[in-house]
Amino acid sequence: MSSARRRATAVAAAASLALLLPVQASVAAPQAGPAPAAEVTGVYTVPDTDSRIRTDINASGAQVLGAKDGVATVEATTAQAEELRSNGLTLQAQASPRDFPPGDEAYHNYDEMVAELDKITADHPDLAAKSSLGKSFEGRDIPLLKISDNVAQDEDEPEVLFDCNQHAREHLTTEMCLQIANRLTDEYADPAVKESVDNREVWIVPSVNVDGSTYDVESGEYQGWRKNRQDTGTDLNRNWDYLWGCCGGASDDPQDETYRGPQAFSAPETAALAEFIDSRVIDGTQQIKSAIDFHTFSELVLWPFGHTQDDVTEGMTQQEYDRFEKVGTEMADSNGYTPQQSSDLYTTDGDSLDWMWGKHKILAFTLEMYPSGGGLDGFYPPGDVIERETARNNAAVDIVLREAGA
Ligand code: 0X9
Ligand code: CA
Ligand code: CA
Ligand code: ZN
Repeated sequence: MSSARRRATAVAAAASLALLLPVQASVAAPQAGPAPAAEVTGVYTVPDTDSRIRTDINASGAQVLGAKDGVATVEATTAQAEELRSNGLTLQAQASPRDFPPGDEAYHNYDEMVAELDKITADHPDLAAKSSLGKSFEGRDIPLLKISDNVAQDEDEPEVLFDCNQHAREHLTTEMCLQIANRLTDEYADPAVKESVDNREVWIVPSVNVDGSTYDVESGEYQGWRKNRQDTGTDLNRNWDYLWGCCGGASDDPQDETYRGPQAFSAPETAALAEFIDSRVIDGTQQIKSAIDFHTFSELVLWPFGHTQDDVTEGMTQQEYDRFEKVGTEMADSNGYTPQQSSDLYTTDGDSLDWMWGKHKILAFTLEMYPSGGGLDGFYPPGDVIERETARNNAAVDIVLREAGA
């Protein structure tokens, strides 16, 4: 069945449920928290079916996704599942309906990402600590990991930020942040890693856009979603408060993919990350000295500014620009990406890089990861590229760790 038809059927089923349950169904406000129980969809295994039974299952409003040796895989709401059971069928809930599809299981969905962070802190309690930046629009915690020796203390060491997945569908970036966390802890015995971990305080945000990335995968079919999940969605990388909306590098149309939001930091996700970065100003000095904001795709190393084609402008001297170009080119030499000023790609306003540099003088880069080109499929490379394409950036990550002390 086409995905369009499957969606249409789901909508029709939801509508008939709404007729059955008018009171509950009227609670449709865009609020935080899980969806109402009537709309929870699960995937079930149903043994001993034949084509007649499977036809009946479809007629009930549930959907047969496939069948093998009489065992059907069925997508159903909680209410539909109950109805099928009352008609004598055996339904066994499948473990993880909100997961990546076959071939992409290696990617971490939200729950798996949280579990991975918990595992890292449990395995390395002296080196890693987890906290939260705050809540997303839908009420999920946005996890923050700190890595350093004496991790519980705020030591006087240059701080470095790695953030990933501002854009929902750029799932490879979440893997990048998790790989950084795993490498800096698992490989602590390596003298070069120990040197970095002992002399830096590293902050990692594996997924800024926790709602959007969940939405992108939870139906079992990729949605190609970019923005957060606030109303029609805000492009988080157009929502930052440095010359927000200044220069035609973002949209004021809520329907557009680069919608900047009604005002700067209207998105709880950008507001939470910005508030954290602001909080690292201690006695008037920003502790975070360098950063990478990971995106996909195009294999680029980008530096500020995005809002202007000029190299030198208010907030950027020639000397500062030259440093960005030098370090950015060194990173690109290490991973084979193409180095350029971010506005050479296209003009943006309200992106995180402009704010990090413009407001805080953080040496901040955007890395656009694998692949080098493609269409919508470029956001969904198979799980077996994760290891290679994250390790490819080890040297670039190390350069940014080094530069924090320069
Ligand atoms: O458009 C973006 O936000 C980034 N590219 S993506 O394909 N991942 O959406 C690039 C942001 C870097 N800034 C500029 N190009 N000005
Ligand atoms: Ca330390
Ligand atoms: Ca510190
Ligand atoms: Zn992006």
